[in-house]
Amino acid sequence: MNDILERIACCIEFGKINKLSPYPPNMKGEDGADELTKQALDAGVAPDQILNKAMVVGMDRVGQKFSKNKIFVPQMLMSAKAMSMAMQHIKPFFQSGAVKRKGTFVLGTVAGDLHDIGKNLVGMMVEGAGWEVIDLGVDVNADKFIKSVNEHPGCTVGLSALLTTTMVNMESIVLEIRKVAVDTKILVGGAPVSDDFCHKIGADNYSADPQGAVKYLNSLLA
Ligand code: B1M
Repeated sequence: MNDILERIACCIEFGKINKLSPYPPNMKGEDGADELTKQALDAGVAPDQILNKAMVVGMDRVGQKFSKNKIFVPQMLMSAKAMSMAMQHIKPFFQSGAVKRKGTFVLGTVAGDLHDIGKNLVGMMVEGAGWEVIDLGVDVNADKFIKSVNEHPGCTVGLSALLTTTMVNMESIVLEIRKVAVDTKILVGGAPVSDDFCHKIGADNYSADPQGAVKYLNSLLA
């Protein structure tokens, strides 16, 4: 069993989506995250084992390499695709309650801002780390965040911004969320955002990259 879990972790780490995928070249023709996850389920491996001992492990390696500049956005996107492929097989078990998630993360790019590549990477990494991710998309205003916070009591919120002109919208969104759910933890990120800015607007945490977001979320469980 450990062998197939390690092979799934490697597919995610190196971005091997399925057998037909030509990437990475040294794994050409081999089964990918798609086939191996299905084989593991067919062989009776529990879906939470696949999530925690393969997918989380693979995504963790990806996050660590990205933080150390050992891989870059294109490789990370391939890993995210492999992770999504494996996730498709696991998702029905979340819905049936057979696999428990760590919590819910409501994520969006703030009002006025259409950049979503970084936000999507954060969403993928957090999902790969075992959290349910509610992705509200781009150009998300306070009302939309609040609606989702009300629908997911106890959730953590993630705000992304890529423009100096839109990061300022984070402040009013944080204020509005606090009005309806004072204890909601709010994480902010995006290229122009900083630790200082995070504290200035009353958010709880700033992270520079997806790995930092995962670390922060997991720290909330301790
Ligand atoms: Co735009 N854009 N853009 N753009 N764009 C930037 C951001 C810019 C720096 C380019 C430049 O001038 N050098 C500049 C912003 C200047 C500023 O405000 N300081 C800029 C501008 C000005 C604009 C427009 C205004 C241009 C125009 O129309 N005149 C316009 C605005 C549109 C709008 O949003 N209303 C615009 C439009 C666009 C496109 C639509 C063409 C496209 C976006 C496509 C898309 O996202 N689907 C685009 C792109 C691609 C870029 C650049 C080139 C790349 C951004 C990106 O995806 N980076 C960017 C220049 C650059 O960064 N080199 C630029 C890769 C991504 C993985 O990194 O998003 O930083 P990033 O995410 C990182 C971290 O920040 C972090 O994790 C990610 C992985 O490490 N992170 C979080 C992100 N969110 C997080 C949330 C977290 C935690 C971590 O917790 C919740």
